[in-house]
Amino acid sequence: MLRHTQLWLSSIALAALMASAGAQIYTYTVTGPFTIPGSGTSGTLSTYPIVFNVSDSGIIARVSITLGGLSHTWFDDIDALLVGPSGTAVLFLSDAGGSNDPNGNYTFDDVNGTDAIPNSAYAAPGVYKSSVYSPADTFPAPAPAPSAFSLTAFSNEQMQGNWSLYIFDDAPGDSGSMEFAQLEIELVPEPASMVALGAGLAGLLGLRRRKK
Ligand SMILES: [Ca+2]
Ligand SMILES: [Ca+2]
Repeated sequence: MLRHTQLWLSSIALAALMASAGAQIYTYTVTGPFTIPGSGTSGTLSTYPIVFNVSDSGIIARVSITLGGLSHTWFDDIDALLVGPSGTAVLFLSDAGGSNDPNGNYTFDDVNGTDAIPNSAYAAPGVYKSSVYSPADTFPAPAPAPSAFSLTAFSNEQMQGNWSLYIFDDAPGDSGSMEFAQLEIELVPEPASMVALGAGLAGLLGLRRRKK
């Protein structure tokens, strides 16, 4: 009898956990068009940096960033750095894709991406892990120096504040464009679910005490 009750309470706790697994995801989009670089064939993006003003708050579980409608005659030229409100600066794209032409939406997500964009081979539009082949790359001011090379570096930080996306074309001879940039932030489970989970566990402990 008691075991049945415990099983029932465990189910409540599990249900709370499953509910919290229904992820809370926010997306922020800044629309261009932008040119890469702003002028000539080497230099910073026409908007430098692109800024996402995030007024929502929460603790970060996962960050992804999309370079939308990306087009360039030499993928390798494009370097990209994402800086969060706390100052964490992730170099997520540097000297990838070789001489190939990107053409479409490229999303960088170190949780959901399977592979990085190759160093030299063509990569179709899709979801990739951070793709960094020159970690020593630096960006013109006001960009800070990179502090990490994976978007997982943002995990457990607060999401609220300004996020800055710095895109830099670091080689002459080729150029391109981008239609939009999109920042996606998934939060850790919301507090209400954690309270429900805690209540379920407390109930289990209470039953165990009474059993003795
Ligand atoms: Ca570079
Ligand atoms: Ca160039």
